[in-house]
Amino acid sequence: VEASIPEPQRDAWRKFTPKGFTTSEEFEKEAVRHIETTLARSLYNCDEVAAYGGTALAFRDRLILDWNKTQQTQTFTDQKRVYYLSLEFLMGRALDNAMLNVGQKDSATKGLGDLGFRMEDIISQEHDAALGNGGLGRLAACFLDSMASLNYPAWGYGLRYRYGIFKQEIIDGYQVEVPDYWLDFNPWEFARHDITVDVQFYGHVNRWQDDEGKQHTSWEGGETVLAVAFDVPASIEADRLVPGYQTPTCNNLRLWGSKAASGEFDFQKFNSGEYEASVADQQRAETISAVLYPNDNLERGKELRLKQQYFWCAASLYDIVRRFKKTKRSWKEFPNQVAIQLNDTHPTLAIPELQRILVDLEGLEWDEAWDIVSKAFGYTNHTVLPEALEKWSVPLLQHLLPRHLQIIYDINLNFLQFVERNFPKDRDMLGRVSIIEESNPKMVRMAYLALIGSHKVNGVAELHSDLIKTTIFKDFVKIYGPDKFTNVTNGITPRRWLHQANPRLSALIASKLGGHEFLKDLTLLSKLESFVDDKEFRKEFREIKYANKVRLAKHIKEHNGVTVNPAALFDVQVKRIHEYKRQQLNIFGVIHRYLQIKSLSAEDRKKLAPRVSIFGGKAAPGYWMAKTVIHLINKVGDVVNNDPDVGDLLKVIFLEDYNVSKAEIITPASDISEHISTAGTEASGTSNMKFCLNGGLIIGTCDGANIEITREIGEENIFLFGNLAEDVEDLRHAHLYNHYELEPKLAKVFDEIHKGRFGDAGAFSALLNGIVEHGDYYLVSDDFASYVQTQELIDEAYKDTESWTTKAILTVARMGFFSSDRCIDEYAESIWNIEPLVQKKDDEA
Ligand code: 8GP
Repeated sequence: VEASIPEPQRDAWRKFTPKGFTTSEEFEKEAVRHIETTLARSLYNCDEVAAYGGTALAFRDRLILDWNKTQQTQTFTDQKRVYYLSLEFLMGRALDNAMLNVGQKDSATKGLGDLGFRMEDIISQEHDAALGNGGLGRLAACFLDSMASLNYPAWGYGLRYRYGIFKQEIIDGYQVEVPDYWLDFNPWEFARHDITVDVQFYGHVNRWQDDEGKQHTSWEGGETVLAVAFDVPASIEADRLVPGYQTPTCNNLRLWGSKAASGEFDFQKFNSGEYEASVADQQRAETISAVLYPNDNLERGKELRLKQQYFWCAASLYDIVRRFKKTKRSWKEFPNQVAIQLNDTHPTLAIPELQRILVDLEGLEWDEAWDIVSKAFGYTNHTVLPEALEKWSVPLLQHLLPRHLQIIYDINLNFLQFVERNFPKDRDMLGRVSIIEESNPKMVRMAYLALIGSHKVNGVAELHSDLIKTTIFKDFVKIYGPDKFTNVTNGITPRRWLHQANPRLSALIASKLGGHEFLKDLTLLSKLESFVDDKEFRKEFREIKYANKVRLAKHIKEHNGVTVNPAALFDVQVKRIHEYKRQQLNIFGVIHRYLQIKSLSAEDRKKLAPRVSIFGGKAAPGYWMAKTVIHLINKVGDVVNNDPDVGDLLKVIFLEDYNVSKAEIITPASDISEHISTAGTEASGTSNMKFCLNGGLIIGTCDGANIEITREIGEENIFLFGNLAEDVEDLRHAHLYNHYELEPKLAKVFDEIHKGRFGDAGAFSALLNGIVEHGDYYLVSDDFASYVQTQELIDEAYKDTESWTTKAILTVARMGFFSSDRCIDEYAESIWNIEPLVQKKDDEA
């Protein structure tokens, strides 16, 4: 490597390699130095923002040392790596996580105290890195954490959006979207202006024959945009929590930003007075990575979105191939060195792109290339909802990526010939499984392309993985056999979702288990079961939950102006607002509860269990029905929270702008959380796991990972209700073709809404009509009685504090399976075929 320091000079260098701080004084020295120099602030000009900056930079320095070392070791060792391609990484804040991983949070807290700041205030200065919508993006973030924690050589690849998911404001009970410009100060990224890729769009395809008669194809793009790498040190492993012999692994998340290829604006235009036109190219290029599309479980087929996808796939593959080529191996070895995981279908264009690189640029034969391609990729499906399955129109692809469209057609031709040979009697099958849908315009079915181009396809929970095999991919199971399909049930990182979000609970567990080892091996939590009768432990466990509720109550008071009683049962539903997730079922249940309270005498009311219903979540800006649900929740809150008859018995709270950092406050504070999707619609869910890990119980349907949670924690510790997935089709069918009656309690709720009890009834008519007149697709009415009944069971169960405590403790103790570490080990073993790379401390590679 030409750029390395010559051997004789290395000692001089090593003498000055920074060692990082280990005391509060050393921390202060670093923080003050950064504030005064890097940030150019002074003793007389240091607010909390600057103090955050200094703290973050001090910790960043520390992380970078591990990061450099990890990258260097990975390069020298050169073993197989995994590349996780995801259009979303919902990282949240980095500082608290970095402090815990580096293991110096205490010294920093003391150091900041000496300088006149409080740690919580400093942590809350950081902008969330909100480059994702919901579960899919947060899963990618948890996976980065686990891949590092388990020492897998792994890189994440994504887009560096200038605007992440919008900020949600609630104004007069309506959602208003505000842009999320988060990059004004981001100490966690390194712009690599020297690492760039030219990405082409549009243009035309040339074919010619060389002197030996060999056919060649090349694509000449009409527009070139520059991809610039921005690197983010992605979660060092938790080794310092559990002192060991290893050097922590710090993997890389590479995010691509777009820039005009020329890098300059057009001087000729500028000089001739066309000022706007002179910067137009630059702006067009920068638009590609400007903004995250705010849809969750919905695809809209916009050209700019397709440009984002190709831009990111092309840059990432160029980078991966460049790294592989440096090793001078033969192409055959590519799949032995590289595993690429597609996080849903968004990166599917990477498949034809790699085929193009191998055939057009590297001169491999088609079959040889395809063999390499289809061994390198794995594809994870995250939904069976038809409206979320990506399709791109053929004319759009033809225009934007003409060569890729040809390649897709050739992949399809080969595939269909294979199918025809194997299923000569089933002519209809060809149309069903073709990558091209014969509609007008024709569409490319991205899920089929992803499946055909990958060696493994996985769902994200058992039920979901079974469902994809019997619904959307049924024919493909016949074609490829069942072994191509597998399940990896989702998980969550216990570092962020237990240790960071709930430090007191983490400490209590550590005190019983003799250390924090469980953060690296979550199955150790099972040892907590033997403390279930330990009085002191139970008391402390309850006190922690109470303290977390007090903290949330304070947040609610500050942000909603409503006083809630921390002794009441906190009932939480926080997630994206979507009809299939059924926040409407929850709010109708709340209205039912309200009506019941109103119908009782003052004497009888005293027997009721007080409850706080807490909602949070964003609606996609164009999703009218979801916005209506938000409006209804807020209107119900206005009425209920101001009704003197009700008092503490019921409060309804909508928490504005739900995001990762708010989840860290909300999750540890719930008694019950709601995971109540129509059976068969929620692929997995991951917040269900977070709540359980924090000692909250759940009410849920037999859907997604709820089923496996039940199997692990025991039926007696979860509140399940509602119809089963296998019955959903028939029920829907019956709604459409038979007369159906609204469930009577729900009918009463609707009557009150119609009467205008929660404001203008017209505002909610589409929501109610969807249920009353348009077939109740999500089975709200079918599940309402059993939902309400289960809520009553919960009221009773909560009154029995002792048995509730037992359920909560057992739930925590039995959550070991749901660590994302377990998922990553499963992916590594059954899909990626990669091994951990352990860096010994004494290994000065
Ligand atoms: C989500 C699923 O809805 C959720 O159940 C699961 O826990 C999560 O993925 C992680 O696996 N799916 C999506 O967000 C999704 O499919 N989004 C877009 C691709 C449409």
